[in-house]
Amino acid sequence: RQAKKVIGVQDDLKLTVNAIKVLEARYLLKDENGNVIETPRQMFERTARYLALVDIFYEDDIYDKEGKQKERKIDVEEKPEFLSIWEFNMLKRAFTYFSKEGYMKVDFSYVLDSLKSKWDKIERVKNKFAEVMLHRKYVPNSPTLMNANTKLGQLSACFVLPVPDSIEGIFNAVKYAAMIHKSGGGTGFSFSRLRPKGDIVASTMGVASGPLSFMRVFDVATDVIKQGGKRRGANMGVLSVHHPDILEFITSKDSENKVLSNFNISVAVTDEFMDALLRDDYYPLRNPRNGEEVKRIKARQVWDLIITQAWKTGDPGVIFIDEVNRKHPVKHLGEIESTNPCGEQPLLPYESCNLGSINLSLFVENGKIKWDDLRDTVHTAVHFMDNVIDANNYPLPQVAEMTRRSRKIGLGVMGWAEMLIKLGIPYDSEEAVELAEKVMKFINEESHRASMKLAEKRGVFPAWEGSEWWKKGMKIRNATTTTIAPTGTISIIAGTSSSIEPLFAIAFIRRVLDGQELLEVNPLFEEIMKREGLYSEELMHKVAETGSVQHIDDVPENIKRLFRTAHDIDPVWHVRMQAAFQKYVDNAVSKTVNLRHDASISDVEDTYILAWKLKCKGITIYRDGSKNVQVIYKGTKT
Ligand code: TTP
Ligand code: GDP
Ligand code: 5AD
Repeated sequence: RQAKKVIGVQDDLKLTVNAIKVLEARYLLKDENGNVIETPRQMFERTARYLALVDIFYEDDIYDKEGKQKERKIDVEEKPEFLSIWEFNMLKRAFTYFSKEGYMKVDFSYVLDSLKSKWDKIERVKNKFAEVMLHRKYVPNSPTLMNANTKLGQLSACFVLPVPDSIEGIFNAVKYAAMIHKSGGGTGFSFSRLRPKGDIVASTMGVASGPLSFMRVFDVATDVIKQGGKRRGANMGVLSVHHPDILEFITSKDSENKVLSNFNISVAVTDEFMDALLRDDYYPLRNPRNGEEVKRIKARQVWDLIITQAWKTGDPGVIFIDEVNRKHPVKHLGEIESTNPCGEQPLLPYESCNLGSINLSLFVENGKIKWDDLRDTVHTAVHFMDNVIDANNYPLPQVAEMTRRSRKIGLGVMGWAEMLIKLGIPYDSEEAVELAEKVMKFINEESHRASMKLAEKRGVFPAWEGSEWWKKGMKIRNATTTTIAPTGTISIIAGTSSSIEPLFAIAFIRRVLDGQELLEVNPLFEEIMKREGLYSEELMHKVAETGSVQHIDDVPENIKRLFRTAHDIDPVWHVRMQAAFQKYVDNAVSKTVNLRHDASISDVEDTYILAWKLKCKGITIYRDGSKNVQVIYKGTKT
C-alpha cells in the first residue's frame, strides 16, 4: 500500500531523498488509511521515549538486584493519561517479568507513580537516546524503529530457532518463523538434527524425506506471508558438513527455478573437517538420529563442491562452527549451531539479539577521529540496547526466556568506508587494516565498560555464573556487546556507506518510480572533485557507466586511490578487513566479499581459506553477475 499523504516529513533533519523514501514506505507510522502520521523526527523520539521508560525499573527504590523471589501484583487496570496504550502494555509486560524473577521491591502502581515523579530523569535519558539517533550517530536495527510504541512491539532483528527431528518439532519451527517474519525479524536454523533422506521413521515404518525437503516447506511459508509483514522474511539454513545429505545441500540453490530463494545457506565446517582437508584425507558422515557413522568421504570432494557452487551462485557460505563455539562467552548454556540470516549473529536455539550501529563517518573532524564523542555514543548505545531487551515484546515465551538469560546485544558500525575517505586512507591498505583494529578495539572495550557499568546498578546477566566472564571475574550486564551487521537499510537512513563495506559505486543511475533516471554521485567524491575544480555532470555520467573511476583519465591518481569500489579492491583486502574487525567483535561480522565476474574458482578457494586462517567465524562471497538471487534486497536502484 502506498503512502497517500505525507505530513511534515520535510523536517530539519537533513535526511537524504532515499532515506525519506525508505522511511515513508515502511518505518513511519501510518493511520488505517495508509496516511503517514509522523515525521522522521517523531519516529526517533517515539523510539527514544519508549526505550527510556525502561529506566524506571532500575531506580534504587524499585529494583532489587539480589532478586529475592517475591510476588508483586499488577492491580492497575486503568492506563494513566501520559502513557500510550503500547507504552503502558510494555511496562506491564516488563514488570511481570521482573516480579516473577523477584527483581521488584514494589507493586506496579508504585512504578507508575514513580514514572510521574521521576519524569525529569526519564526525560534526560530520552533526550540522550534521541540525540544520537537524530544526528544519525547511532541507529538501532530496523525492527526497533518500526515497532517501538506499536502493537507489535517486537524490536529485534535476529533469531535462531531449533529444528528437532520430529514432524511436530519441524512444523512448530515453521510456525514460529512465520510469527517472527511478520514482525520484521530474520530467522536462522540448523537442519543438522534431522535424520537424512531415506532413513527410517518408526511409527509409520515409512521413509524420512530429509532436511532439504523440509527446508522447502520453510521457504514456501516465508513466501506466503511476505505480503502482510513489515518486510519480507529472510532465513539462514545451516547444515553440518558431517550430515549425510551434505552434498545435496551444497548444490540445493543451483537451479534455474528459484528454489530456496528465501534462504541464505551455509555449511557448518568443523576443525575435524579442515584437518582432513589439509591432510587430503577422508572424514566421517554421521546420522544425527543415532550418531552412527554412515560413511567416509574425501574432504576435498566436499570442499571443491562448496567452492564451485559458491563461485557459480554465491551459495553456500561457510561457518567455522568450532571457532564460533570456542569464542562463545556462554558455552555453559549450550552449543551454537546457526547464525541469523546474514551471518553476523551466532545464537543459541531460541535466542534473539537486537543490533544497532554507529555511523563512523560522523566521527571525523579536521582529519582526526573524535574519540571522546565516539566513546559517549558507544555508552549511550549500550544503555539503549540493554533497555531493548526489557522492552521487547518477544514473539515466543521460549525466546523471551533464552534472550533474557544472556542479554546479548550487538553494537556495530556503518560508514567505515566514508570514515577512511575523510581520513585520506585507502580501504585496501595496511594503514586501513590497522585502523580497523584500533577503532573496533576501542568500541569493543568501551562497550564492555558500558555494560559493566550497567551491571553495577542492574546486576549481571542471569546466566553470568559459569560464563567466560565469570571465569575472568568480570561482572557484566550483557554476554556479548558487539556485532557487525550489514546495515542494509539503516545505512540508507543514516545516509552513509553500509557496514564495513567499501563504496559499491562512485556514481550510478537510479531509476525512480515514474520512469525518470537520476544521476547519483557519492557526496564525498562530488565534494573533492568540486574542490579540485574537476567536477562536471558529463564526467559523472561517464563514471556511472561502470561505477568505478579507476579507468577515467580525468580523475587524478590520488583521488582514484581513495575511491576504489568493492570490485576494484582485491578480495584479499576484503577478507583482511573482515578479520581485522572480527578480532575485536564478540559476535561475528557480516561481509560481502565482492568478486569480479572474471574471478576464478581458485580465487574463491583462496578467499575461503584465507578467512579460515585469519580466524573469521564465517565467509561468503558474491561474484558479480552470478545468478544468485539475494535474500536481502538493499532497496537501492529502484
Ligand atoms: P517423527 O514425527 O518423530 O516420527 P516418529 O515419531 O514416527 O519417528 P521416530 O520414532 O523414528 O523418531 O519424525 C521423525 C523424522 O522423520 C523427522 O525427521 C521427520 C521425518 N518424517 C518424514 O520425513 N516423513 C514422514 O511422513 C514422517 C512421519 C516423518
Ligand atoms: P537493517 O537494520 O534493516 O539495516 O538490517 P541489516 O541489513 O543490518 O540486517 C541485520 C539483520 O536483520 C539480518 O541479519 C537479518 O537477521 C535481519 N534482516 C535484514 N533485512 C531483513 C529483511 O528484509 N527481512 C527480514 N525478515 N529480516 C531482515
Ligand atoms: N552466510 C552468511 N551471510 C550471508 N549473506 C548472504 N549469504 C550468506 C551466507 N550464506 C550475507 C551477505 C550480506 C547480506 C546481504 O547477506 O554477506 O552481508
